[in-house]
Amino acid sequence: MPDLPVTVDVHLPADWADEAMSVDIRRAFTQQPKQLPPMWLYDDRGSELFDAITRLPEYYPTEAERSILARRAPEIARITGADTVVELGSGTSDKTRTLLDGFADAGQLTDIVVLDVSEQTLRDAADMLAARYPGTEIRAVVGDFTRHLRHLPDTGTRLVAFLGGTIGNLYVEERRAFLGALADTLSSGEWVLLGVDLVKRIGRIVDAYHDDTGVTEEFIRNVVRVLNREMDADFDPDAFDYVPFWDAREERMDLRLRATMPMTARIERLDLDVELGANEEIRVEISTKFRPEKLSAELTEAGFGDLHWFSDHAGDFGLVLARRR
Ligand code: SAH
Ligand code: AVI
Repeated sequence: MPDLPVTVDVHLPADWADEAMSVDIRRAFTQQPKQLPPMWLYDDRGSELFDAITRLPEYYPTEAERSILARRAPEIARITGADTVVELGSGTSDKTRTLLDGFADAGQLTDIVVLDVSEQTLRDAADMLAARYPGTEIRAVVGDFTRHLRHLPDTGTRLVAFLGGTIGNLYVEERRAFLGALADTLSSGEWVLLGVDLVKRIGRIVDAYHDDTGVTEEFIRNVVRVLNREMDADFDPDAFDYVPFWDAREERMDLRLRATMPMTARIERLDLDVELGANEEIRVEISTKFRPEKLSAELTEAGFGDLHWFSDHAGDFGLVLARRR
């Protein structure tokens, strides 16, 4: 079959990211405690650092999820009967090949859609997918999965995959809004596949975010460089300590940067001066760990049914497949 060209859809105005970032960063520094949205961690360097995280021996989620996909992809293709696989927060789409192979082997893969905020990573992934699945239409959508689901193409019967545990980076209210928007986007009978990291021995979870080589610390600290570059700010990235800890009440990792000294920074693009006290913390990211019963209830409440849970041998990671009612 002839190769079909990759289509990259940028439905959004060229300055959408600047505008969204300005709004997000102003809010982040004027609320207490200060809290950044994790989407801005993924500039080109951030995406490379995340890729390095997935290869760390301490970071078990990637290989655990890959092993589930390797065992279950044919079954997922059969249950859903989907011919279009949409991936949100797709990054390099590296593991996704394991899922897509199940659909391609069943002869039912006509379309692939990938959506990510990180444009270069997305373009590279789309090219990789086009080479691997000739004859399949590949579309790449640059955007924010919390704001732009309406821009997803509506072709065939869709399975929306949201892998890696990225849903755990959303706050509870954001997660509820996201699941609601996803339900609104899908037609009855279409499917979602969520990858979620499960609650387990706390030491293993903490180690996954406190690796020996410091890659995770660098990934979190990189957000300061993004701010300096994109918002014309003058924070000193080295004037922060990385503080990862387990929040037992919320059952999530809380990844923060702590000012090592009092500082005043200028965010020129926002015409904003930010004061940080010594030891003041900025929450950069959360990573929620899930219990299947609770997430099943959230999916049901959002309008999904016919749930199928899959896990790896150690029970570290879960994949839940659910059908739009
Ligand atoms: N799905 C891959 C990558 C996970 S890393 C995996 O399982 O390994 C999270 C990815 O989501 C990154 O590629 C990042 O650019 C993207 N991302 C984070 N927040 C986003 C948002 N709000 N909208 C779109 N993409 C987002
Ligand atoms: C993308 N996301 C699921 C990762 C996680 O584990 O929450 C991001 C990450 N942050 C630090 N290490 C990995």
